[in-house]
Amino acid sequence: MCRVICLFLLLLPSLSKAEDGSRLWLRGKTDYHAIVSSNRKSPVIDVAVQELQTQWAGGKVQLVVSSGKAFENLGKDGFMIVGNKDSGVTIQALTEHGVLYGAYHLLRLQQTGAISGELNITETPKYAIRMLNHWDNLNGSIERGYAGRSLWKWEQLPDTISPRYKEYARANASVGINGTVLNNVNASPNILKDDYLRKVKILADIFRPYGVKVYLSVNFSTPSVLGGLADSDPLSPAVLQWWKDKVKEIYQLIPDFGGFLVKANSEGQPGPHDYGRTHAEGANMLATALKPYHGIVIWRAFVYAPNSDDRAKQAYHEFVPLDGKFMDNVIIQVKNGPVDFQPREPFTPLFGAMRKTPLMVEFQITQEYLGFSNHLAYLAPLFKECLDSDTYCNGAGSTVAKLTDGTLTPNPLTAIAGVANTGEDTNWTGHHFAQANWYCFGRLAWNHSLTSEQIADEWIRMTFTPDESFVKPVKEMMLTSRETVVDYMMPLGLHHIFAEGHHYGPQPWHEKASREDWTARYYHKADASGIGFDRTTSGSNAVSQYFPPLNETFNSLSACPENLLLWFHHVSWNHKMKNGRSLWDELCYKYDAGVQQVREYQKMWDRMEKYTDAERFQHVQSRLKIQSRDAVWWKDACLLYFQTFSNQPIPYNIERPVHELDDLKQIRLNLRNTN
Ligand code: GCW
Repeated sequence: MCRVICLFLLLLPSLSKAEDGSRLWLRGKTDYHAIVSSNRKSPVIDVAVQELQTQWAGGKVQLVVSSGKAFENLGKDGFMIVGNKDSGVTIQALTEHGVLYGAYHLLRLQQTGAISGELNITETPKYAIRMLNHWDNLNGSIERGYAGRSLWKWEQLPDTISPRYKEYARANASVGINGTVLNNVNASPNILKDDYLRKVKILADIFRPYGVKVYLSVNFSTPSVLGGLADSDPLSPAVLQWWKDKVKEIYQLIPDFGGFLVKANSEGQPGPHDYGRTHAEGANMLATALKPYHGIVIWRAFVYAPNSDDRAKQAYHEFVPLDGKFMDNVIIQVKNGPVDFQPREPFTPLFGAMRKTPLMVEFQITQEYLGFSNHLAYLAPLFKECLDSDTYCNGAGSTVAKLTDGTLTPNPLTAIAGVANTGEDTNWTGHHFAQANWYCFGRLAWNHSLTSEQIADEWIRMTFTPDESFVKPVKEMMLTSRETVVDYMMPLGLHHIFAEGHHYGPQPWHEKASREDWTARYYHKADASGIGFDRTTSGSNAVSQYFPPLNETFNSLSACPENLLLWFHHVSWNHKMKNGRSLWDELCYKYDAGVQQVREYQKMWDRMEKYTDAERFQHVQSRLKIQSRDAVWWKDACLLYFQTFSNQPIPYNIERPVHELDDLKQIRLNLRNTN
């Protein structure tokens, strides 16, 4: 008997360490009894009080909402934290939301071991609206979702409430995310039916104490499809009236409703062009309906036409002429790159080119083009690469960040969006490390001047352990991981050579589709003379959409950054790279370096076993195995295929291909939960 009990006791520590990832980065101890007082009582303050009471391991905390002059520049969500961990801390803000963010900030400092001495912190967010976009369909599937089905159980709402709704709101609030678009931009008109709106209201009620506002994607044809109108022409008074009535109904249910997100005249979605109207006319019609309630329209600039000579130029063509024509409660949501969330793209040239219209960046947190939730790719470096890009629209230093956060353009509206990677998987995001992308999006939306390293550091300490033997190598892996994916998928500016439809594996040979810009060949243009998309002045001239001196830099074969070389140039196989290698050899070395790097991650991760729980250790270990195999698949597919054009050997000192090209061409994937 004693033997059994002793064995049980011995097992206890490891059992209690079992982790399924469901707590995300919110893994601080919750059995404290801190003394927390507040000068205000409200559902938002209640959340702050409860979080601190159970998790704060220091002296008393005072929460103060104060309208005093000194606090005005804290704005809507900013806060001040002063005091000392032991003798007492005060969190002050102009609003309840500011206090809530202050509470989470304080707890983060504690959890990451970053509290020492006197606290004197002032924080204000860079963007007013920091939102997730869910591409969740009403049938529970998620477009480009890789973590199971939708979190929103539409068929159970409004009566049955999943506990995860609250946990979701809490996780967002803890990183400062304050908005969520619940449904796919490829929107079903049904989301605006009365019964769905009642379901949406329940979610809004649950999210409200956490400061998370609800927005909806709307289908531009809803008045005709749902409302029975003859058409959905934005200039028709009946259509405007329909939207006004609908908006009124929404605000009666959800008084703080955020507004509409619209994908119009893009990839087959309806829009104002169907009636010969412009994007501005379409957006302004919706903005008119939302205006009395302070709602906004987020109008996407993700457009491309089948007949365009270069998809990368289309958004600029359609939107720049409309600059200044949008109402002041409209903001244009622009993908970070001009094609589509590729592992690497230059920034979209609309940034800097539309100075009279608020613009916001849309990032993709879900890894549609970065190996789904099978590959480890920490995306803060990708997000920052875009935000820190200098557009030169106003001379040096006119970065995308400064153009969108109100620094360089006094925008009444500032916002940033990330396409969510959440689903009903226990760990929320499929891969445990994909949680870091949700986390880093929130942290950068709050403060884009944080470094990728700072954010990774925080996340690792909170999510795994503060043990330096773990933090250091794991952080190194995270920081290099995005570049590693670029190397084994699409180095040197290659892009969109993904398998058709699911976008998981390679299919550079793909050349037949209903439109040319849906083939891989359209993007790489490999032939006997070389490879790459000529976007110079002698090609599609996409370079002209950038300001000087960038247009000249990109236009010049020798000055163009090599990591974007094949984005802007069609380059001969024998072109001499800066390191002296030929382009062909360099391409081979890059693919191989990507493969080798993933193997290094495997070696490193295996050494981490003793610092982490078995459950997450094994999960990550097995995903790294998949990533390692996939990296070889990518390398072999791309090199063997491009070799049919280069007609040159793969440098003899790198690993040989282990596949036959013809076999790789036969691969047809049947992937879980993809569209
Ligand atoms: O990246 C592409 C995706 C589509 C998506 C579209 C968009 C929601 O492949 O699945 O549709 O972009 O952003 O609208």
